[in-house]
Amino acid sequence: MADCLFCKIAVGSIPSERVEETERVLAFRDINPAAPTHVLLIPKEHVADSAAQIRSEHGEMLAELFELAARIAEDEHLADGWRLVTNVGAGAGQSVFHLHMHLLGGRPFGWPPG
Ligand code: DGP
Repeated sequence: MADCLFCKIAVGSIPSERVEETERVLAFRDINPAAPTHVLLIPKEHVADSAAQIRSEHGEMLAELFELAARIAEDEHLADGWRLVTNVGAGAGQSVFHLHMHLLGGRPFGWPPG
């Protein structure tokens, strides 16, 4: 999408600190980290604005995304635990409307979240 921040990060026209990528998924560090490890995982293609638009056709990309998240968690030594979060809608804190997941780790997390 022409005016989408994460589409621009995906193609490299806006720089980011890339962590890893696969055919369909890019992982890069959040500019405003909420934990010692805070990595964003996005589909390179703008397949959905948020998780509310996920359809079964996105299954393979999502499997790739989860697999990559687990690999990064291992690489970042998050054996104590890590969290994957996706915000849907402004009321839940979503500010970028390109499907993404936050991989958070390196500190304790409470439950339920605040
Ligand atoms: P959300 O609030 O769930 O839509 O998450 C969007 C995240 O994107 C937020 O934690 C901050 C991050 N972010 C916003 N702009 C940039 C940017 O230009 N570069 C990077 N690396 N992260 C960004």
